[in-house]
Amino acid sequence: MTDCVLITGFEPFGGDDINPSWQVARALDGRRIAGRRLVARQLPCTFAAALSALDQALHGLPSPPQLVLALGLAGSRSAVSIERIAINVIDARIPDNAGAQPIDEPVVPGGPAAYFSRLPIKAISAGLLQAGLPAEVSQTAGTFVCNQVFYGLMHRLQAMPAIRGGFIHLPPLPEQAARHPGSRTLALDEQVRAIQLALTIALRREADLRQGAGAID
Ligand code: PCA
Repeated sequence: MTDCVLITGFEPFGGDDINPSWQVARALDGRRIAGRRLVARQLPCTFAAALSALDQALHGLPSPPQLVLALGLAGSRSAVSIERIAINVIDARIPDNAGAQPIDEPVVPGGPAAYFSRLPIKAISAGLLQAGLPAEVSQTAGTFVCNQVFYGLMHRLQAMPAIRGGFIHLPPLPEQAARHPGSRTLALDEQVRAIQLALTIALRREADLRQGAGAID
């Protein structure tokens, strides 16, 4: 396999019976973007098994991926959230799919406090907005399994400087509206379009845009 891109999505969790992150990853599996083949893998939503599944996905490909994009659902977000930073803490508000609910534990004992995304987060956010898609740069990926996978991914990539990686949280799908009142939903084909565009931008440019996306609150 020549240059490929690994996309991960999660199984449903927290009482939902679907997870857009896996629906989007699955829809993109086997497609090509900028000459790279996309390979999708599903991760379990458990603290105990998510990172070993990520390892299997990373090392199970015929050749190392050029880029890894991990996706997850953020039920409280109304836009595609391009995550800036992964932090070395797990603080679970709800139990994971195995019933585990760790409080204030490190993802990697002794690891650095945080890692930054290696993707051009502002260019991706701006590109999505230009294409009429709701998007934002997010300053936190939370403290649940998504942040664990994001941190674990970037920790692993420290030893693989040629591989770029990052995380994007997706808003709920329209069929999840009742479970996530207060969030704007985004149809699956729009979510797929957003991630396809995010990957196109990430594969075409290394340097980020220099434009403000900070928040004071
Ligand atoms: N979202 C959760 C974990 C799995 C998912 O899709 C999170 O934001 O941590």
